[in-house]
Amino acid sequence: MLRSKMTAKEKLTYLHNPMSFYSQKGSLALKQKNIPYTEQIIDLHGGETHSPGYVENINPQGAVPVLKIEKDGHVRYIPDSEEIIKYLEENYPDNGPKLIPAQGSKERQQVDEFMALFNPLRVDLITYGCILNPELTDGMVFPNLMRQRAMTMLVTNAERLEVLKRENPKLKDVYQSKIDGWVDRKKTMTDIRAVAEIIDNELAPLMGKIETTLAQRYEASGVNGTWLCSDTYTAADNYLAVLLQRLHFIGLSKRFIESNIYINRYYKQLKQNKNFYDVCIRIAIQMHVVQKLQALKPYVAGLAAASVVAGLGYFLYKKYIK
Ligand SMILES: N[C@@H](CCC(=O)N[C@@H](CS)C(=O)NCC(=O)O)C(=O)O
Repeated sequence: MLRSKMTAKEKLTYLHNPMSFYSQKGSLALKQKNIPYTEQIIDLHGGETHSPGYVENINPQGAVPVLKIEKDGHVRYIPDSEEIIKYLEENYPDNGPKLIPAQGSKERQQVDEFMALFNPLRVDLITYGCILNPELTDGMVFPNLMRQRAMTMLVTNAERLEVLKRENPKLKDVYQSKIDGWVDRKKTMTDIRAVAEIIDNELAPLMGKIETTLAQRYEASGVNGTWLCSDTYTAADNYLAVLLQRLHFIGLSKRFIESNIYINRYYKQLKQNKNFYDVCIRIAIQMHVVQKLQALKPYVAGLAAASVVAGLGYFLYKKYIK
């Protein structure tokens, strides 16, 4: 694979969390473009992105993902998945598919149009809203065990941020805005009607537009394997890939994937992609295993108790009866 001179000397480290939606966008873009990087996993539940060092030196938004670029003895950080994708596209033009098509092209116009619809989507509210209100879902993969954790996190996050705000007066404003953001989101996430409205009024029309676009593209080309805006994979596909997997994960697959012929076909096509598997599916499978193990817990405990009783019985039999 060709690499531009400019980027040959730089070292990329991707700070991310494999469960995070926006992190998955960046991971998938890096892998699809076949760009070499090392990864650093950030503990979201443990609040690593809120630590003063992270907020001050890495990302004032206190979030993942972040791309760390080391070049000629200098270090810089690019937060935000969209900015990261732009950077990769500008600095690694010869690697992999062109995620952002040439300015002025029909494909570029379509990618811009879809990204303008994708970016405002409140994926965190949809994700946590479904996790906290499973009545809205069908076939959730996210394990119950982790639902408890997600609920606790809603409380502990705000508490932890309050402590950080008190202990770091210099970063008071940053922490206050994060607290306000959490309080606000928590109000929506825990309100089943508000979550249902976001799904019905924001997500559903978007999925409808995706289905229509894919149908038109498929009917026009008549081939399997078409992408959303172009004959090649773009930033719009990168977003849609992660979104579809998220919908599957939170139990919205029946409503938005399986019931749509073209989206379903597109999703099946995605599942053939190794990078998609590595970034989005593997983690979902791991969660599925956790879910299954959790369901087996009472039997495992019963089996363990039965083994102890049987072992003891055998011991007593050998010792006193035989
Ligand atoms: N616009 C940002 C959003 C990043 C974001 O919200 N990341 C979440 C994880 S998916 C996060 O780090 N949340 C922790 C927090 O906000 O406290 C992007 O595209 O990267």
